[in-house]
Amino acid sequence: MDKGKVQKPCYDIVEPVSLNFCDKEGRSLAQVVEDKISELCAEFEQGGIKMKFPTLSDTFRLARLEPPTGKVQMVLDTDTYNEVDDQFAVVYALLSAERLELQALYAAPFFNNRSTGPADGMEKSYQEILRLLERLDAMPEGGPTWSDFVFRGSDRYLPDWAHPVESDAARDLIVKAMARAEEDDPLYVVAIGAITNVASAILMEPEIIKRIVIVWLGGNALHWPHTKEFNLWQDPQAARVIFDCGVPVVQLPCMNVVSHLHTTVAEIERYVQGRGAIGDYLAETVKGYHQDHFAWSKVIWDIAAIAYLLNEAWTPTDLVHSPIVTDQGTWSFDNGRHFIRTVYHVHRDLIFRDLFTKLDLLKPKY
Ligand SMILES: [Ca+2]
Repeated sequence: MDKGKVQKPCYDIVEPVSLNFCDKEGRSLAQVVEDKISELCAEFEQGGIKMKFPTLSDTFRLARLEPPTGKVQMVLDTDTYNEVDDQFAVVYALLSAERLELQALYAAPFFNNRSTGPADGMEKSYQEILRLLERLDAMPEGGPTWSDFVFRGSDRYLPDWAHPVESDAARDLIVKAMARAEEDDPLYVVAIGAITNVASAILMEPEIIKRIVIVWLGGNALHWPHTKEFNLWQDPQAARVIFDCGVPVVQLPCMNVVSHLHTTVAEIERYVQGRGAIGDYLAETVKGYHQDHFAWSKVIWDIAAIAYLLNEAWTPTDLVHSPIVTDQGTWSFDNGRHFIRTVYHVHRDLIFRDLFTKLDLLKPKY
């Protein structure tokens, strides 16, 4: 893959400039010029196809990559039926209304032994979302209907770097993102499956990258020998769009980071089962995933993305240069690339403690 080609424009400085110059945002002259160059030029090429994206200044992107404060406006993109953890993430987001304003749920494609292909996986995820909402009784009276809240996503993966897969989910994401001004707080696009829907929305309307922050659980830790992780490797082209186009990204790596989020059937029976219809459903889902429960544990990966938004101290992070996804399914690095934020650890006990506390509020009171 080629790196973005940057053509530096010429500047005419008309006004004499003081050596102590600083603009209204407190930037030095050198920083202003660097940011201006960055704003003006961004062209990327893959496989002979050139794409242009609005380029964000480093200053703007780094500000967007600060963990959110206050209420978080978000959408959640989920391959809900692919195993048993997305269900927990959807429920966790909906039970965290003190902090998270969940505006939409998008069904993502997946293909494993629980589907016959990405279209079937997406449809099964859509139906699973509805089952969760029914058991949570999640729609407020007079609130949006489920058809305004749950959207079908892509029925296939990206064919290449330039052609999106159009879907109701991608269209809704564009509408919600473009309804915001660039200076507004961003819309957090939390993705816990293959990133096809989100990449498609960016390819359909590149301007959204000024208005969103992507929080994606995908790929492995940056030191891991490969990154053929389920979410990333189903649609590597979509992953390249996310890591290459300059959109602010918070990455939650799977192996060696989020993989620490284990629970057991004993814990599920004690703290999840009996917590309303949804608690029983989650418990039944985990137990049904594996026959032999003796000394068995299950990773509930996807709640990590919700935990980051609830309390960034539970998921400590580093700023790193955006990694390159190679054709061999490995990470490659170039210190000239823009920054992303990556999670390097999860405080497992604090996250499960918060989730179980919220589920406990659903326990019948008699
Ligand atoms: Ca998932």
